[in-house]
Amino acid sequence: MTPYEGSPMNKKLSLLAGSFVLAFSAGATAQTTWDLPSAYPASNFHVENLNTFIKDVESLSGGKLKITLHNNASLYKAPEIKRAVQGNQAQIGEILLTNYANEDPVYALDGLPFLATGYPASFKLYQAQKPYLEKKLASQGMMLLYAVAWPPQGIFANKDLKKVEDLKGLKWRAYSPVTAKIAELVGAQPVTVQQAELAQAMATGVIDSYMSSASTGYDTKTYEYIKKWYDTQAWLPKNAVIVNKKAYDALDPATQQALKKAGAQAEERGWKLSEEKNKWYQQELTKNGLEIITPTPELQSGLTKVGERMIDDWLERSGADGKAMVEAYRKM
Ligand code: PCA
Repeated sequence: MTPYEGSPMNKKLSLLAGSFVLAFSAGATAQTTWDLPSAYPASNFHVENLNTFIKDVESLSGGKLKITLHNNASLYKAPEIKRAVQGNQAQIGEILLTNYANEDPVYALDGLPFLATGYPASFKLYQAQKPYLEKKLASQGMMLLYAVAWPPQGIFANKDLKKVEDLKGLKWRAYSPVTAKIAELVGAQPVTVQQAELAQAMATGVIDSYMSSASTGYDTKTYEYIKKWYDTQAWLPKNAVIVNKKAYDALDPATQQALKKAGAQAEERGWKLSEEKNKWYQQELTKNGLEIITPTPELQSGLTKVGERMIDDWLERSGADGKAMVEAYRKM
């Protein structure tokens, strides 16, 4: 026995040191790290929003949940992200809902042309879609944390487009089954290319046109290849952040609450950011020599007809749930 070992003061100190070690190691084992794949680059507003969300999760959970972002399709390609979350290879992920349109009609709804145009209508459509989306994701072992709309979709092309017939023969980039279907209906040639490969597809001449937002035009420097954007405001597709249910259930209740709270904040912030930045993206496109064009009434009505046909097809495919969603939306 050394002289000081038994002294009361020393006992107190060693107890204190012990409780520090305990507290520290309990904290360390309780910390969870999740991977979050996203298909979009750092300049994108969805990714900007994700970065804030991740910081919020960390602070609201008192450091218990750390999320690592893998953006620009660096961990998984866009169409693979959902399955990665379903299999818990990634515990949380950002998906473009309409990418999965062939899997279930609920994923196609917000990708249909001219069903909901503009932010208020799109937000209503989201409210009508949400319970069905949650149900579908739950049946696949996942949860919807939040969803945010992309800015309105228009047509990037070099060609003069005065009527829908002018789209014939274009080499049309599609990002989803729905955008491929539009090409088919207007006589363009669809090539599916995700955003991460879009600049390359334009540079090599694989495609010469596509429908998307000013945001994607900016992210991919489309103005270097294509000089016009027809502001058709055709639809506002959404990105959703989804979570693996088992990974969620493994969190303690306070951390689950922190995640949900940060998700709700991200949803609110994201919709505002989308609308605000849409104006900025358009200014940037113009500054870089891309002309923003209001479509002729002929072009717009031709596209609207294509949209009506696609909505009818969708209603046929989606049965009672589809009808209920569209009716709920139209009543809002
Ligand atoms: N940008 C994404 C999807 C919708 C959008 O505005 C893209 O073009 O891939």
